[in-house]
Amino acid sequence: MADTPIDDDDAEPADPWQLLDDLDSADELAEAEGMPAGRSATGQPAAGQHSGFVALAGRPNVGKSSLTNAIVGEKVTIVSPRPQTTRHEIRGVLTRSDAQLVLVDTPGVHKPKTEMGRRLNRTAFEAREDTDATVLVVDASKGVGGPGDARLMASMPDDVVVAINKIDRLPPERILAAISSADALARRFEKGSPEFFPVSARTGQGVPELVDHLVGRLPEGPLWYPEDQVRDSSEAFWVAELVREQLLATAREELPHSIATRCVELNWPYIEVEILVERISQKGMVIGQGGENLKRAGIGARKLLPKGTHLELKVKVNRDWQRKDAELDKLGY
Ligand SMILES: Nc1nc2c(ncn2[C@@H]2O[C@H](COP(=O)(O)OP(=O)(O)OP(=O)(O)O)[C@@H](O)[C@H]2O)c(=O)[nH]1
Ligand SMILES: [Mg+2]
Repeated sequence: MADTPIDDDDAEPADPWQLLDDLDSADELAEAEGMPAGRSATGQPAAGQHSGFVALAGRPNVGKSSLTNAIVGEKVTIVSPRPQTTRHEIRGVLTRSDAQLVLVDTPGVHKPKTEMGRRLNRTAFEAREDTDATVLVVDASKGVGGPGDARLMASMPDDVVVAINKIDRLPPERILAAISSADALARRFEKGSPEFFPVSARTGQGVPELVDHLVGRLPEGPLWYPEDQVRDSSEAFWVAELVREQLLATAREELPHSIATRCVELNWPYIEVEILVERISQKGMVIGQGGENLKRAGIGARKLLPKGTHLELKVKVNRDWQRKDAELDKLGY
């Protein structure tokens, strides 16, 4: 199924929301055919066509999602200055005439303090299984090679691709130093054939070179997604993510971790998203004085949705949901 052009202002407002959960049906089909879930092809490979899956892994906040969006050329995964923005395995699809590259964006690997944190780490590692290549994304502006990067490098394949991101924040000599640090890190863990790409997800610098390299790594294969599809998440999931992105942009301290969103009704143009927080005091922070914060989040999210969308946001307290298995299961973490 083709993806819905949800951020296209000229999108036909008739019913842009097709409520099929693509991934589920594709996975069921794949499993029935004895293929790994998430790997159902949409057709036979054309001669010389390459395709495959590439995971982006790294510490929180290094720019994995920003880089995924920069590679795909569209917003397919949310981004924020708060760590642990990405909480699921998110796929973005770049289709060119010669290849289809499926990027697998993953949660940032960190030292977990809650059950949610442990689950995010698990998701991050599992998402890398069965991919054709892994990109370790590091933040050049923070210094490459600290304990977090080292832990990740230890788990990387021999032919890891290291994307040294945020080079727009550095003078040239510090970029060279960051590449050297990444090289030293790869040697420390005895990677036989690492590759290094200095990039800026923000300006796009170095991104085409990285994409060409990744495409070059793909085996011959079929299209895994229709040519015009750029992300694989359901519309309900995507709307909830867009709302969470808006809230994260202004949330401070503990609040970002305590916020979860879920779409409870999607009957276009009416969409209702529930915002979960862990404590009553947080409810007030999300709503803001006179409802100001919630209103701002609603306006921001609506800008990314089809014209005419009626978006209703409701805030609910669900005490300590981050630590409760049943709640985490319900949220799909
Ligand atoms: N200056 C600069 N900032 C960047 C770049 N890439 C990402 N950022 C910023 O870094 C912050 C984190 O970006 P994300 O893409 O959400 O990082 P992430 O690695 O996906 O983070 P998690 O999902 O929390 O693991 C955001 O404020 C981005 O705008 C870059 O190339 N240059
Ligand atoms: Mg992310």
